[in-house]
Amino acid sequence: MNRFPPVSLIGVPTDIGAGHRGALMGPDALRVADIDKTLRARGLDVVDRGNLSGPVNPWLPPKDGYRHLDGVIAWNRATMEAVYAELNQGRLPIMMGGDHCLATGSITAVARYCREQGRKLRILWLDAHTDFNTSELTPSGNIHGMPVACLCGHGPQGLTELGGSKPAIDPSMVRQIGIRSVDEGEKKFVHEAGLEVYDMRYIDEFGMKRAMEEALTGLDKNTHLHVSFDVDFLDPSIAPGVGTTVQGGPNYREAQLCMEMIADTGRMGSLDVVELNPAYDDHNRTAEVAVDLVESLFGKSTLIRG
Ligand code: HAR
Ligand code: MN
Ligand code: MN
Ligand code: MN
Repeated sequence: MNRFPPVSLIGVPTDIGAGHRGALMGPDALRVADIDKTLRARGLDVVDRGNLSGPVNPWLPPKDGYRHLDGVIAWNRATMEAVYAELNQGRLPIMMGGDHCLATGSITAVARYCREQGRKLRILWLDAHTDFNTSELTPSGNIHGMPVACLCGHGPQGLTELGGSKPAIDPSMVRQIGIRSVDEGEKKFVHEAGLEVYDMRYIDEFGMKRAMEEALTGLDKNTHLHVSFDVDFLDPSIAPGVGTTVQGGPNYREAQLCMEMIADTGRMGSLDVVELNPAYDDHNRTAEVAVDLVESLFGKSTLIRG
């Protein structure tokens, strides 16, 4: 028997927070790559809830530092409600994005659930970017560059107070891994907020093993681990299918070790898989890599030692 709760797949097909179009096809690309069958083959109970719906991407320029703020709020509200409902049924939601703005909704739901259940929360943010921009700091107005800031209470009320009160989380709950592209003002703000960041320089110098040991320090039986996996975390040589590739990311084996070490904790209670953009992919290769790494998150191991 596997040790994971039943899993619910939730498709959130939108690119309304992104600067490139196409991430709205992400959920179906993950389905084409057999995400459901792959997890069932590991003995998991998997239900695909289908796709959430929301406004069409109007593809407008930013207004007051935000692109498509109303649409982003609508999609995040739907995401928050769906994720919260699954957690309350004792299920492990996998939010299939869609762009990374959606993590505001999914993590707001997870944080509320943890508060109500008296559980601690640890968030692993696997990404090339810190996603800690505000309307003043952002170079683009794209809200997928802002979810961590919104969750920590910095941003428009419609996103910071999605769950009723703000902030949804404290920066001390977050560990960011794989970071290698941060805007100048954003960098300063990340330091001020005290976010714990394992950037690529750290991973080069000390290795993925040490980064993950540190990032996972202090988990206990009462900790809910949320993994927010932005596919641009991965080096573009193995994951070309994202809108915002950044050279110099984890290679396949480093990423697999990262996922295996998360699985070893036995604490993962929710997962986002975001920013997969089939319009930039090569024969769904990136979706297949993502599904393969999700399999590692659910216990597929390369370990043969006893
Ligand atoms: N930092 C840049 C901006 O805010 C790029 C953000 C890109 N974000 C993602 N998600 N792809 O991590 O515009
Ligand atoms: Mn396959
Ligand atoms: Mn991101
Ligand atoms: Mn990113």
